[in-house]
This record gives sequence, C-alpha cells and structure tokens, in this order.
Amino acid sequence: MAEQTIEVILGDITALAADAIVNAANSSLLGGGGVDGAIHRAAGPGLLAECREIAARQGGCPAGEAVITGAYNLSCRRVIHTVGPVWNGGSRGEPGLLASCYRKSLLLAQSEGLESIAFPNISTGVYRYPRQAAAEIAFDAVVKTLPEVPGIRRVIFVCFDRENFGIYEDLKKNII
Ligand code: AR6
Repeated sequence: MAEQTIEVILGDITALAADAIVNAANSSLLGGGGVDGAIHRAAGPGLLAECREIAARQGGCPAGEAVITGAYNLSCRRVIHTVGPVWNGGSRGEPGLLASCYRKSLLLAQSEGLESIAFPNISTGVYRYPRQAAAEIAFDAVVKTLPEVPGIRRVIFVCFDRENFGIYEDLKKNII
C-alpha cells in the first residue's frame, strides 16, 4: 500500500492549500473566535451562509461530530467543521470526544474522496483542553484511524503557537 504521511508544521491553517482544512467550530456552527473566526474571515460570507443552512437542517453539530462545506475564498478545496469538547476536568468524556473529532473528520474526508487534510490543535484554545494531553489524543486518534482511510495520503497538524509545535514535534519523533 502507498505511504500515508503525518506532518507537523507551525503556521496559519487558513493559508494551507490542502484538500481539506479542519475548523475547530462550536455546536452552533455559526462562527466564533480563534481559528473558527480566522477561517470564516478568510473564506468570506459564503461559508457562514452554508453553515447556517446546515445548522437549520440538522440543529447544529454536537461535540465529537463533523460536517463538511465548501471553502469559498480559501486555498483549500473543502472545510470540515468539527466541535471539540470544552475541558471540564477530564471526567466528562472529553478524551473520547476529542478523539472522535479527529476520527470523524478523517472518515468524512475519505468519504468525500479527499487525499490531504490539515488539523488545528482542536480544543486547546478557548475550550482550554491541556495541550500535551490533547496532542497525545490527536496523534493516537489519527494513527489508529489511518488504516481505515486508505484514500488519505497526507495528514498535517498545523500548530499556531510554538508551545504546541514543540509538543507535536516531540510526539512525532516518539510515535513514528
Ligand atoms: N491557524 C491554526 N491554528 C490556529 C489559528 C490559525 N489561524 N488561530 C488559532 N489557532 P480555538 P477551541 C489555534 O480557541 O479551543 C471558537 O470561538 C489556537 O492557538 O480556535 O477548539 C469556536 O467558535 C489553538 O491552539 O478553538 C468555539 O466557540 C487552536 O487553534 C471555540 O473557539 C484551537 O483554539 C472552540 O475552541
């Protein structure tokens, strides 16, 4: 089987030309701050209009799930919106919900015929998930799901700050 790669980069996910970029959205799907705000600003108003339609049709998106839209003014082809858990101490299902964000996004990308997907560090901003723990879950979920999604050739973890970048680089050295 052809190779599947996992890359770690430091940068702004809105600038990536991957087939899909993943948005760390909230369950309303109607935009917000952080990476969600940056993606909506860069994509333009068409993205919000499509998110509104999805929200009206299915009542938003629960934590751990994912939906897909067009990319409008972004350089990628599609945007996958997933909703991470709010960190509440770790005993309210947060690890499973965070893993599900990565897994469901990969399955959705595969089902749409996409080959490359870029993830931000879901839940580690406004939702306060501890960074080391979140990064371990991200790698673990991706490594475990990749065999089920052979169409996905490239997974890119896009870190926006040096602390997350360091954590991801260390994990990549140890895992791969
Ligand atoms: N590119 C890549 N990563 C980014 C960018 C960017 N342009 N901007 C921020 N990050 P957050 P959450 C990183 O808060 O914790 C929103 O209001 C950031 O450094 O965006 O899942 C939503 O509407 C952090 O590491 O998402 C929800 O209400 C990571 O992205 C809520 O925040 C995630 O931080 C979701 O919170």
